[in-house]
Amino acid sequence: MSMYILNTLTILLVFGYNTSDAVECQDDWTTYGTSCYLFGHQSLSFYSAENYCRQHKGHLVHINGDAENTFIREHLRNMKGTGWWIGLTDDAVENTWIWYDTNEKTEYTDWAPNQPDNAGNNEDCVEFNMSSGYNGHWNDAPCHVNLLPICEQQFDNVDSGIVG
Ligand SMILES: [Ca+2]
Ligand SMILES: [Ca+2]
Ligand SMILES: [Ca+2]
Repeated sequence: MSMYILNTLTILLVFGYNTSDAVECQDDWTTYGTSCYLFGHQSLSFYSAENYCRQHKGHLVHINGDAENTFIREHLRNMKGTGWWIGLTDDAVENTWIWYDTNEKTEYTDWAPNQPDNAGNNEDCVEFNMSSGYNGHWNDAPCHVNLLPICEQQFDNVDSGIVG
């Protein structure tokens, strides 16, 4: 076996192992499982927030299950903002909740009590709300209000439970 092949194998072993262990995220992004998260500092409408995430090569967060939802809640407890956009909307069909990145109906939800209520017949976008009234659960809100974006670069479905 030539030295070149041996070196290549060594590199694959060392770096291949590391990348399968955890995702390495860019500066300012937070790692969780096989995704990277960016917690924005500027309040934007839902659609502007999604554009902001796309400019950073991501989407508004797609929460795949309880583990990811808990990670986000714990992270937000240490942040200043109260309302944070996640990538869920019923703007196409009322009360049919679709993830913006995959266009799939959500299986997992974490609604605050009495939500979603489509208040004023005008609430089609979902926020993660850390105020005492919502206590870190989801609320449908008007898409035009300015809230903070949570962006995700997803490399695999952390909580999907679908293997192979
Ligand atoms: Ca996710
Ligand atoms: Ca609605
Ligand atoms: Ca609501």
